[in-house]
Amino acid sequence: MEAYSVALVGLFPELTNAFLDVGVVGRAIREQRVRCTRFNPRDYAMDARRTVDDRPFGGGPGMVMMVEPLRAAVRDARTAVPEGSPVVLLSPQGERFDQRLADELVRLPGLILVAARYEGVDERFTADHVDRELSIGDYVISGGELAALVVFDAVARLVPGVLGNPDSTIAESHVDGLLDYPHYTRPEVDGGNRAPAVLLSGDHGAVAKWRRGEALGRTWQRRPGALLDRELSAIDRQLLAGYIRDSREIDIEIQE
Ligand code: 9WO
Repeated sequence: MEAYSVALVGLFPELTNAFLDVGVVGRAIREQRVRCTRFNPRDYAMDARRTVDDRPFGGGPGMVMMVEPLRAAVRDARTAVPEGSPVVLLSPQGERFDQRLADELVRLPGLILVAARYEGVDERFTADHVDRELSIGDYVISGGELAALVVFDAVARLVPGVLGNPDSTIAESHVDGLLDYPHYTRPEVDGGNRAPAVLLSGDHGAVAKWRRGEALGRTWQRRPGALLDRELSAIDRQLLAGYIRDSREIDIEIQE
């Protein structure tokens, strides 16, 4: 299979090194299921001092990333990804990135992810060369590299073969719009707290039902609204009702 190719454009490529070496993503790269090529706008600067930023027109604090080094870096990045790979700028002004978007991006031939620094990029670069702006959330961070890695990670995990066992994708948070169920490991009792007996019962059917009930229940509790726009099966409704009933009983026990 042809690797899923991502080009990262940004001023601090070394920031991404440790991350791309480890875990699921590291293995995916070593096994050549995913490729990540880095392009530094500084290598495309026009002057001897390798300038990539300049003072903002209109005044104000900080510096703005100039169009030309970014344009040249993106032009070169296109050679590292298949035709039809969009240029994605990570930006607080972007559309919110979520699992649904990760599913959408992994179906594309590849991606060019552009990370900003300073006060951001000259708007004409965005207008002329960026297909899509994505935000990972409403908070200020110092640059786009961490956001680019978040998107890269979420997408790389969805590339066929990256997660050896497809079951582990299905089990995880958000994949079918539900939160994850809680996890337990040894010891059976920690500080007086016992792991749920069903998980030690050896009854795989009962375990699966319990986990489904927890996923539904936690979504109901922690993401009010997330269940509103979905049709629950009869079994799911029964499991959720059981969860809600149990949580009310526990509530009453605490009050007594
Ligand atoms: C600065 C600022 C000042 C006042 C009010 C809101 C503000 N937001 C920012 C800001 O986010 N500045 C950016 C920080 C400028 C470009 C470099 N930075 C950045 C953040 N690049 N990419 C992100 C980012 C954040 C979240 N999701 C994707 C990308």
